[in-house]
Amino acid sequence: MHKRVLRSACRMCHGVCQVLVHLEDGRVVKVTGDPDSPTSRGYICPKGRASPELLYHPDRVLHPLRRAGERGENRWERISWDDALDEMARRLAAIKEESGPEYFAMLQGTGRPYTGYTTRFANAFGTPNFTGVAHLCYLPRWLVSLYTLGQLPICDIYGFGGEYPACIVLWGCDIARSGASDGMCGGMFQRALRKADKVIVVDPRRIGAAEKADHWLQLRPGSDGALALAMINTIITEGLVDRDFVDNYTVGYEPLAEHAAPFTPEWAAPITRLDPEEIRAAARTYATISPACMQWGNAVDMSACNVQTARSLLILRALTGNIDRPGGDVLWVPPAGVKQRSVFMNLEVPGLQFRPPEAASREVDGGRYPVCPITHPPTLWRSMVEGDPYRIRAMWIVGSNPLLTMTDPRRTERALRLLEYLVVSDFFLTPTAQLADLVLPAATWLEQEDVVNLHKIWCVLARVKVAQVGEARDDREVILDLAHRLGLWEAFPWKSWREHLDWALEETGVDFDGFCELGIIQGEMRYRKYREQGFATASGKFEIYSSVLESMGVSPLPVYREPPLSPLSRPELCGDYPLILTTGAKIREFFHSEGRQIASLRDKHPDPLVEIHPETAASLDIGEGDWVWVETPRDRIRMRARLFDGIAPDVVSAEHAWWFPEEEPPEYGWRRSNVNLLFGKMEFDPDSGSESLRSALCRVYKSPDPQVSRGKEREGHDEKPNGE
Ligand SMILES: Nc1nc2c(c(=O)[nH]1)N[C@H]1C(S)=C(S)[C@@H](COP(=O)(O)OP(=O)(O)OC[C@H]3O[C@@H](n4cnc5c(=O)[nH]c(N)nc54)[C@H](O)[C@@H]3O)O[C@H]1N2
Ligand SMILES: Nc1nc2c(c(=O)[nH]1)N[C@H]1C(S)=C(S)[C@@H](COP(=O)(O)OP(=O)(O)OC[C@H]3O[C@@H](n4cnc5c(=O)[nH]c(N)nc54)[C@H](O)[C@@H]3O)O[C@H]1N2
Ligand code: SF4
Ligand SMILES: [Mo]
Repeated sequence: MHKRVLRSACRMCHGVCQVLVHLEDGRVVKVTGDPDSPTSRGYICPKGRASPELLYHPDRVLHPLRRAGERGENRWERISWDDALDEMARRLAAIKEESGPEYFAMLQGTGRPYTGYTTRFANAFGTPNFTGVAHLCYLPRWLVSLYTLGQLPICDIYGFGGEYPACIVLWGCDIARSGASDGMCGGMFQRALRKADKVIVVDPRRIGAAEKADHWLQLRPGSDGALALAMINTIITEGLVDRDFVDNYTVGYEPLAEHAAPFTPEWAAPITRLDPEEIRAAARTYATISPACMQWGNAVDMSACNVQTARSLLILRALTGNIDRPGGDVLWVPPAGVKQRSVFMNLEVPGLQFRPPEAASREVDGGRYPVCPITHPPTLWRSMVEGDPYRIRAMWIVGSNPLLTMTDPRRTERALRLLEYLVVSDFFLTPTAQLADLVLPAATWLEQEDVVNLHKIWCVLARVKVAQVGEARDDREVILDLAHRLGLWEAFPWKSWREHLDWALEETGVDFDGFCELGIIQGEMRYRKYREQGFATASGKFEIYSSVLESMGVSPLPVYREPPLSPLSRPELCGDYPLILTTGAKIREFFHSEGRQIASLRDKHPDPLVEIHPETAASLDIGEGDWVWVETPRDRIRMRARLFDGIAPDVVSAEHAWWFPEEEPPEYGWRRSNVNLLFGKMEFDPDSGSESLRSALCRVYKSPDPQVSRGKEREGHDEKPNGE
């Protein structure tokens, strides 16, 4: 038997870990952590370990498939890649010619290897209708960071500057459990948590890190913005501000001090349900123990106050002088010479924030949300159903499962069914892919080569191709081929993906093969760069007061907005819907809607769960593991109860993105436990268009076991009459 071990970079999530791929006679048998990796030091999570199961999964789509029956009938005809891409080029060119490029929309999921190429394609084709999940994940935080200090600050947990964070704030982020987020490795983060003197956790759920934390602020879901303002207020009124940093490197401190005066801990207490002294104590710890860093997460994003809350959290870092200091919140220095494909580092990458104003006016949302980096998805789906201001004719979904991951999925389904032409690139026939006219099989990370750089911008990692199953292709090769068929050579001058990789590395002195020998190229970290070069903002300073946001009609100083469906904003609903619902705390074993067909992962986490306090459960006659309905004014779904005393008695937390690949196509049970059915017709964040998925109102009650009553449940589980 011929055994080989190759070093590569995992991509079962956003990808941060270097791993060892074990091959026997050319077959991948195992993936393990790489103990020599500077980014992950041997860490690997269950998803990473399950990579070979994904690669060789019998349900994978291995050839392009063209719809053979009615839409959604699950009848397919195998066609060649040439036929598939010729057809696609012909259909898209015709739509562009007849109606204009904006009648074609592109949708991508969360950041993935193809990120950058998808936006480039949409721009080159000329459509402003590029959409995805970016309005409620990461991008608003990243955009306000650009406006405020020129770059997204990251926790300095690697100790390049000889110091580790002495105080760590985990704000709505459970990275140690998920395995990784925002380009940070959960394993490395756990080491940093162990080294830190003080840990502050801001989370309505008692996550692992909260158990040993010095301060666990169990706030009411959705009230983060109020807590952040009260911490700003405390730090200012108690004179804990880092004067050197604030006086020399920021603008707008005086207006902030005046603006924040009313936002006392006493003001925040009834909003957040925290004791004012608890807020003061945490603010003091944060402001006096240095260096301190703040790992913020998704909870900041999915709110109708996300831009403003993110601004407050950036300002807290500046007031305490933690920006770009060793062990603080730093601005990474990328490796010299590597042409960064990631829009997060290279603003030359076309797409996203470079929507020219004339493009915005052709977008279906008319550019209504100034800090929304994409065409606002709920507005897009609405326009696709209503044909207003015009009806999109074709869509290409690359690596997303919007029926599970986006709100109001019944409308999404209608919108997709109304399309003339839908192409989906995926590994599997998902509920979304089942609605396509053409399904393109995507290569998994084990079948790709890459200079990995999405978030991890202090280094780039080598990913080597170790396998090829069926005719699956790297999405970027597909985009290149299609772009060339459409004559878009200017935007895509590379003949192949490999040629792109050699080009990206050309100034480093190694080609892709040489890079794979190295495995990693690191940047040379420097700190307090603002002292010589200032910040990359309009004023050259850290903008506590943001005139850029002001010019966009966004509040230049942070404010608090109550979630649209909460006990404070809609008290009249609390009788019928007495519980506060938060959704989507990430599941260790799965990446969003993925992995439900991977046996080793599903065995560990077989069912969709909703966490509920034992006392509340008892009062509703609900026991551990019972099936329950979770119901909002919008709709209801079924999940299994997990009793958890680390959550307030009137708060429940439901998992997201559940479907059941083992059930019948084309639906695979996507309507049973899909938490996004519970959301729709909400007020959006006026700045970014984000949605309040971390705070809504619901009720929970017992349901029959869907395994027993499946047939009946299908019929009985129609849209609620008040649903639309
Ligand atoms: N209610 C609620 N909803 C949420 C969230 C929440 O917390 N609460 N979280 C949100 C967040 S943070 C995000 S980022 C989104 C995620 O939203 P999505 O990105 O839509 O989620 P995924 O389930 O990961 O869907 C990805 C699909 O792409 C396929 N895929 C994976 N990798 C590749 C690839 O390289 N190429 C191709 N072509 N296909 C690939 C997978 O098989 C899967 O079917 O969901 C959001 N939805
Ligand atoms: N295993 C796994 N890892 C992943 C992913 C995955 O699906 N699975 N997804 C990836 C993606 S795309 C993302 S964006 C990241 C997200 O990763 P994180 O940023 O860690 O986000 P979540 O896990 O969604 O939520 C983090 C915490 O927010 C808490 N929370 C809920 N409501 C509130 C609230 O109102 N306020 C506060 N302060 N906290 C609240 C939850 O209890 C949870 O502990 O993870 C990435 N990593
Ligand atoms: S955390 Fe992400 S990159 Fe690391 S092993 Fe898990 S899936 Fe792979
Ligand atoms: Mo995300």
